[in-house]
Amino acid sequence: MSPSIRTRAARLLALPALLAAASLLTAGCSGDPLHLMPEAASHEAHQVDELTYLIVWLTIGTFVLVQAVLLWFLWAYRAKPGVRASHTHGNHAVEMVWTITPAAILVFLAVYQMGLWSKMKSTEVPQGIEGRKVPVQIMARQFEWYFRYPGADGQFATADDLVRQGDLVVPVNAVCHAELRSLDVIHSFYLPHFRFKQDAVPGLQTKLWFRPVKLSADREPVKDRLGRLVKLDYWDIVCAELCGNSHTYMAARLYVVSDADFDRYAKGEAIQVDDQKGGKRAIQLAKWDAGAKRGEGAFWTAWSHQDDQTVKGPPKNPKHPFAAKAGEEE
Ligand SMILES: [Cu+2]
Repeated sequence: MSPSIRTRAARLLALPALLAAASLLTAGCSGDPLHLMPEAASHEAHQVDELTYLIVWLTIGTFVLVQAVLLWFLWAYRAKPGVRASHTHGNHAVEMVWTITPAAILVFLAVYQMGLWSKMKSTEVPQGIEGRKVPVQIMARQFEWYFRYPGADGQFATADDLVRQGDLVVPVNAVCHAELRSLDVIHSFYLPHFRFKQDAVPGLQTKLWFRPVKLSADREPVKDRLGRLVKLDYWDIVCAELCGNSHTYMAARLYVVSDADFDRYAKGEAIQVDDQKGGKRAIQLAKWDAGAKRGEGAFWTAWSHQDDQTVKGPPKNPKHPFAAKAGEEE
């Protein structure tokens, strides 16, 4: 084989070899070997991690390759007595290779992740995703998360709706069919352990789904700000959109519990969770007070107003949801 054919063959094989090596490494090291991510608590989280690691290995491989070539050039073309430096004006073939290779990798990644993206971002639960159906409404408001369950009749915005602020409870292995809205500014519903994030945009009614596969009580210990290991019994819900001066505090807790515990909770009974001080606290849904003029009841009424075509434009003052209703006095 002549040297030019060998060089061409090496170039042709370099990209598939790099991709194959990265894929093998990704497949061989399932999970999170570099501890880059929080613990995974959904099926899709594991798939997102695999994709992330494919990119990580590609990046590390490229970095090592480029640095090795750089060092080799430094060594091969070091100053030598009696040898004059020569100018070069580039190499068209080499430039083509280092332009086309990253472009091809990017196109590969774009195509490779499409299935997972469309599955996770589908507004309807995709085919093949099985599990108990749990409908829930999620409302974002500076700087709190509110959750509503439909009650015994299975219908939202009826008198038997049950609501709670700050705690979302779902059964393990269930498919949560959620609708997300914002009452004021743009927020982002982020479940880091599920690798799931969705913007809550005022005026938009966003459907989403997620499927927890691990009880939150089985969460592995995490380090607190002082580096001490602490045991938490919930998955985090945080706002991932800079939504105002208390954005940092816009967090809630996702309790993934057994079917039996969820059945009791969904009926309005209290369930016990850790209070993070060594004791227990009871969490319980409250009946939605549909006639409330202030507070949580009124916020949910404002949610319903978003479906009301007689409401003109965005709320004038989101703290007073009734102000949005045309012609209605406070
Ligand atoms: Cu927010």
